[in-house]
Amino acid sequence: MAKPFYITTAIHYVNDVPHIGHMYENIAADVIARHHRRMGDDVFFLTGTDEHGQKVERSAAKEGILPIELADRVVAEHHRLWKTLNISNDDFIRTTEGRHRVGVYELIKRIQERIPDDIYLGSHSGWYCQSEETFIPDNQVKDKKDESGHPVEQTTETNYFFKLSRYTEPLLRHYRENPGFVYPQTRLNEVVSFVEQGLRDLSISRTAVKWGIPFPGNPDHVIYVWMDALTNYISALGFGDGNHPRFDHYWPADIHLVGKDIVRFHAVYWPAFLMSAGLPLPKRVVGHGWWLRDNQKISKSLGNVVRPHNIIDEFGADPFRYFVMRDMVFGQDQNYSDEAFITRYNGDPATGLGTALSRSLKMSENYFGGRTPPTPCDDNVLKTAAEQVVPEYLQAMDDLAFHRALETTWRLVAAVDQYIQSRQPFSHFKNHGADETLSRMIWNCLEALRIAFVMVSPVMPSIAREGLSRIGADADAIGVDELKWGRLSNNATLRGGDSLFPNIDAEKYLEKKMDEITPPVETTQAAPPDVAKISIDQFMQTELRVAEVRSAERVPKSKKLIRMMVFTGDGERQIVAGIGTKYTPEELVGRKVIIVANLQPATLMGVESNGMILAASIDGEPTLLSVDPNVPAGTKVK
Ligand code: ME8
Repeated sequence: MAKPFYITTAIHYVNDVPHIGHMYENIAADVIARHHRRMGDDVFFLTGTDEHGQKVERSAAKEGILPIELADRVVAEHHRLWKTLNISNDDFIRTTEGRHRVGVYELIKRIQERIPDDIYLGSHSGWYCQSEETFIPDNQVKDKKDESGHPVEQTTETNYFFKLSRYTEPLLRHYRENPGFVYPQTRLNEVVSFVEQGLRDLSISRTAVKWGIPFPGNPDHVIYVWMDALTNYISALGFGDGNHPRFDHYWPADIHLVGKDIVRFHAVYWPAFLMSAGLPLPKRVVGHGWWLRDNQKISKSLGNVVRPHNIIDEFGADPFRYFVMRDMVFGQDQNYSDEAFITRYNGDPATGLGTALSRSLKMSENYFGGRTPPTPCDDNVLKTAAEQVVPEYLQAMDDLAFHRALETTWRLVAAVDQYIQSRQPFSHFKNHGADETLSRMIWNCLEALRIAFVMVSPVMPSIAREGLSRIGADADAIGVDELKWGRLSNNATLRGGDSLFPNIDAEKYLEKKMDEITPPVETTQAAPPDVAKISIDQFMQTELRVAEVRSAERVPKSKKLIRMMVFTGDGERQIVAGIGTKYTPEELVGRKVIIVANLQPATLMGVESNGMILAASIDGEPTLLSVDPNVPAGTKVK
């Protein structure tokens, strides 16, 4: 019988629509799920949304709507995005669902029945972080901020507590006996040293928050959002439903995949709750790294959110999936920019797969009438190359080293390229015609490519399907057995088509998008025209200033972009503007311009721009707004 494999992502807060961090997490979980499916495992892949708590309550209040209305709207965005990104989750849990509440109550009931004093009513004073919705130990508070820089305040509350202190030793023992419980090792070390300091009891109810699950037997309290949220992993399996075959089958989870910031909740609180309730612990908590922007974590609270919808809409889900899996070394942090995406996409051997495919298809068309050649071959350098890379690749997938798995795949693609160069099928055809040697040669190329497509299928499922069907293979044949040499049929019909990885014109794309490299996604419905006007307060948020261009030069390899140092009264800053088709750098120096001074920095063709120069656009051609030369640099414009 197939082995059950249960993988979950964190459930994402619905106070905002998903950003690249959430996308990455779901893509990584999807790659793992697809890999295990093709290994023959019985996979259950869960994702969902965390809908209770103060953050959601406040975001909804700000908009003047009910929390559930906000949640419904954001959840719709989740569903749309996961579909676009081809996320193959088997279920989607919302913490506002009845089945979830049943699971939470069952967990609390089991704790209360098994170890009655594990939950008690008590009062507690300490540093409370509203952003994280948790009390922060004194030694982690500096200048009224927690370790992540969120503000904390002294708070006293009478709450239900969970006797977490009782689990210090059992948890340490569990980490010792199961060193793979937290992955990677650095995250385990952090968890162990946190627990070694001794655990304090955890407040598990709130009275200040109304938007939550009422505490059983005391509806003045709602259940602490983390206790509520963590239980999703079992409530989605029907835990608490009396008869729960799914829970019996899939629990304990094989992997909880979460960002490194919330490993502690999953590796300390969650196993302690489960121990107390007498339930098995998950097998592994895996912490991935953060997507950063200018070396800072991307997050709503920092206001530097990246949602690369442009990239996905324009180039498709698979290239984006490929990029995030290839660019980030699993477990480590990585900076995001649209430019990094394009550079990697254009420069990467991924495109080599497309090129090798079109060359091999062309040869099959020219020499073998658009069919796979008639003679297979069981002894050749490509077979040897495939047999070398496949075990390394499988190991890398098991190690969650996706970037290495992809690199390994490109070694096989490079081998195809070298093979064509050294065997010269073109001259062979000229000299000998479509003989058996040529048949073997081309078949070998197609067979190696078939294996390469199977290898990339968890990361680029649509491109893999397309590639396989073009070479006459079954698009669904992506099981692990398909990584063996010799499966491609002879005389199967081939199919041509557009390039699998069309080259991106980086300059054109980045310049077109220069003002909106990562635009936010609006989930609110478009306002009717008469209320689409902005208030004077909104306008005043834009800081317009007069600036003087002190120096200017063209950005290398760009026709449009000019890099300028402009003086703003109290200092100089660098601005990049797409005005190079109209102005020369020389005529800009000394000129006064109007700039938007409080824009977040953006990187254009590798050069940072700190602001934007105002220009009128006539059929896309920019004309700078002129300023009376007597107005000093730095003067505010309104
Ligand atoms: O933490 N890079 O929800 P969330 C990579 N509801 N991953 C990131 C990231 C970034 N810049 N920002 C966030 C919560 N994430 C809770 C989880 S689970 C029982 C409850 C990751 O919406 C983050 O680490 O803030 C987490 O794993 C996930 O996105 C959801 O974050």
